[in-house]
Amino acid sequence: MAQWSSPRSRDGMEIKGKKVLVVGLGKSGLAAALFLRRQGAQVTVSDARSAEALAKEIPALIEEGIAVEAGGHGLLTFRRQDLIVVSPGVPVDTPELVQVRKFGLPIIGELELAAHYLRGKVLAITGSNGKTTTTALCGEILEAGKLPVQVGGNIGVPVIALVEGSREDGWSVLEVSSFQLETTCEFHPQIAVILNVTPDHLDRHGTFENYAAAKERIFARQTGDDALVLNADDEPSKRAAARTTARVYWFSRTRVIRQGAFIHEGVIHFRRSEQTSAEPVMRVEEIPLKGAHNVENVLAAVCAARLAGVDASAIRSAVMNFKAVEHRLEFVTTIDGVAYFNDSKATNVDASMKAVEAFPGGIHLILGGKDKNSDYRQMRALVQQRVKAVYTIGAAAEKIHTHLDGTVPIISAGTMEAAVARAGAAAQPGEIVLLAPACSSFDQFENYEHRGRVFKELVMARRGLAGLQADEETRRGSGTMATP
Ligand code: UMA
Repeated sequence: MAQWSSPRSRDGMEIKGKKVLVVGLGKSGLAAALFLRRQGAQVTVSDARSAEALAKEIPALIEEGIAVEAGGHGLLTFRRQDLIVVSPGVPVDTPELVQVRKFGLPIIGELELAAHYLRGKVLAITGSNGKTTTTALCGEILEAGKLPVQVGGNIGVPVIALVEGSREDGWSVLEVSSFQLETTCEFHPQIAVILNVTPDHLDRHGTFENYAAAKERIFARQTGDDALVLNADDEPSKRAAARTTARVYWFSRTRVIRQGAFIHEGVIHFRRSEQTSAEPVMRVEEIPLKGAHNVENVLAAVCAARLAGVDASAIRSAVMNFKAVEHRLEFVTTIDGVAYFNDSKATNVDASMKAVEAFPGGIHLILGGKDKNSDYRQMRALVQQRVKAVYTIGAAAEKIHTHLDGTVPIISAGTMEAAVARAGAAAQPGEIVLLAPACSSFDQFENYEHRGRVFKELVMARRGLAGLQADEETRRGSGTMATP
């Protein structure tokens, strides 16, 4: 895998007067361009989207003195720069980037840029699944522990936008993705967490090995003064332990740990070292989130938060008050005894399986979207055990149908609207309609949040309809009222 180099390593970069190109004008690109401009750089932004699609952004950028290249990337624009900053969604093998790298032009990601300016300590969390929940949870725990804290990264707030509010005595809790880590060089968290590594984004990284290597960049700059928190129940995470110089702490749902967080007789414990005794933190049954994967997320957060200096009682109260993150196994409503759950953030096979595992059975599962070169056959046994029917949507529908053929009835719904209607009509009281699509959303939606919102709106519209039908039946005096 390519090694990335930054132009200068400490206390910010020499940016003033430099020509800097920002590639991609989404959340990260916009925040990076404005930041660089404020540092006195000559900034250009290049985006594949047309000028019409960027009609809102372009005038605001021009007013700030930022040049914009819309409708594609021009090699000449790339070659004229002193530094290139790429957005996470822009692949590093984009032809223009490959070309200019040959001339030795520094290319970094938005996370790496931010790493040069962020003050205070960093707690960074990566993993294939659970990182948004764990990041949000760590943020709330540190706050409960009265530590100055801000939260950002892949969770939705670009890291560069946190620079201004960062302080020497504070913490930045960051969700970091493989896309962001891939282009880091100096990024150096004091506490790093790898929750798990299961196949994802293979369309971008090519192989599982490349993907895992990108994740492992989270500890590339760590030293013996730093802590790396790893999942003792996850083989790829375990392998990372042999490749770090940081102090390794483990968390496990299944075994007692000598240094880290674990469960003993239904109680979560933390042990700082083999020489110290284990301290109880909270009972597993006090965790308000569904699913075994969320117990792992809490264990990782307990370990990281204790290492950051938060005491056990503050951790316990923050976990007990924590509400599920939107689109993460989020309960929507119950209609006629059928419960609807939105797990739109389940954008890969492993996340979708974890969502299914959170329920004992009776699941009407909505699957599909944009395929990421995934193998849905891994789901066959679990689908047979717990799922009553699968409703497919989007571009991956046919592949999913082929991979799950012969397990349970597979209904080609096509759209989210049809999937909600058909699953809702088929589900019996006590059963579940679950959106955990195992794919990304970009074929039919703007992003996974948009997909989750559409699902919830359709469910709530259905609830309104069920209420109206029940009112009608009551008016006719025909039996019991349906409870929405
Ligand atoms: N673009 C180009 N050229 C390309 C590809 C894209 O110009 O070759 C342009 C697009 O036209 C668009 C812009 O780049 O205008 C989009 O940039 P982006 O995809 O980096 O999106 P941002 O809005 O900057 O959001 C990014 C993260 N997106 C991705 O990693 C794909 C967001 O994570 C993150 O919340 C945000 O930065 C703030 O840090 C989203 C995500 O899907 C949630 N992440 C993946 C995941 O969780 O699985 C990794």
